[in-house]
Amino acid sequence: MASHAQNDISAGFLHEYKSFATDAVHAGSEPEQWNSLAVVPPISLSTTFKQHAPGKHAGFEYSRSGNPTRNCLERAVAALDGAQYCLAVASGLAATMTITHLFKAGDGILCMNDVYGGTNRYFKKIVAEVGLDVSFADFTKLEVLKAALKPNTKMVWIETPTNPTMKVVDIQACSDIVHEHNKDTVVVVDNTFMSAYFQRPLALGADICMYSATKYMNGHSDVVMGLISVSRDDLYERLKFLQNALGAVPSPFDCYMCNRGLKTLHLRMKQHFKNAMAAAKFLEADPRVDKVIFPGLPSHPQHELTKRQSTGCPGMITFYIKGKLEHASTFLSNLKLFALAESLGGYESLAEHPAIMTHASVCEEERKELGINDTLIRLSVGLEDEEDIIADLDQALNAAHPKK
Ligand code: P1T
Repeated sequence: MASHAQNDISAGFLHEYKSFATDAVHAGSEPEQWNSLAVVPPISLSTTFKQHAPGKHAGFEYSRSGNPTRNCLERAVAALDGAQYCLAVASGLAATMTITHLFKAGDGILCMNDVYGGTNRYFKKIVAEVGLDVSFADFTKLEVLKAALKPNTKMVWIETPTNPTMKVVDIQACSDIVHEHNKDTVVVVDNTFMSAYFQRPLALGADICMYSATKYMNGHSDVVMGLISVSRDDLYERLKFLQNALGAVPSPFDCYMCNRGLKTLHLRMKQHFKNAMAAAKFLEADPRVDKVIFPGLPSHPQHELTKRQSTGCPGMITFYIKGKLEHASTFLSNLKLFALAESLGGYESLAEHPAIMTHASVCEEERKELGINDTLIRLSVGLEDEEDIIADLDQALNAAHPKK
């Protein structure tokens, strides 16, 4: 694919997917689908739909199995992911649960070792408890992935970049290895950090792309939701059955909100990238910071891979502040523009302490192994003015490390 001009921060990354902005604005929202020709999809609150005769209906029966507002959102996301289908569910974890229900006791699930704390907790404390064979490995080393695949491995779960240590996994290489091992093994990519704008896992060989839409896809920190995109008919049929049979569906209002958020996804992500790049460069040059992990910086170990498989980077930065827990704590408590809060991907800047907050459910030994320690800080850089973002980081660093 063509690359951008050299002075652009997107230089060297994949080119933006064709017609992305047009699809973000229009896909799934055609006025002709409504008798009223409404340009903005109505919020369809009805839980049930009249049938002409038993079994003869206009495509909707009961709102858990299908809802017109949800349908608009699902069609929009499918277009943005370059997928045939999308299914919306009640949260990111509901998406993980729905996908995992494709499998049964005895089946093997192999998961990237660094993932969102709730995903780790779900696989370890719930899925393993009901008899699935759950294991973890570091997929940034392809030989480790190869060695970890077992005859019973039915699903491989990739998160990239990982939450919170921002490791980048080669989706195409992993998918090839897994499918060579067994063509029926399902490769899932949690695409939450990248959003559909920066990464298309299905085009890189994955079978399923999922999101916590609570983050960038909705983008306004006011909806909890999950999304599952897929192109294989057999997987779609099973997942569609599970969406209805498990019942973890989102409300029509939330579907409306998320669809509204998608309209500006491309604009938001470009600005997140720009602001995060500026913040990452500032932090990297600062003597009060030990190390910055941002895939957009050449210092990131998988920077070249990131450019090969993505169109850019989101607002997620992880860094180690110099000192101890008290320095991290002072920094976080003194931020003014950034809110000290869990979650990510909204228009507002957030900061958090993964070891105490989002990844507290990961056991201490594992956290240590992954580098989730007391000085690790995670930022979700928002859409405020770049100078104000940097000024806030600077003053909070000053509070943690007062000038002598
Ligand atoms: O919160 P929920 O919508 O259920 O999504 C879970 C989830 C799944 N995958 C990734 C990569 C995530 O980051 C999350 C949720 N993460 C946070 C709440 C957080 O602060 O990291």
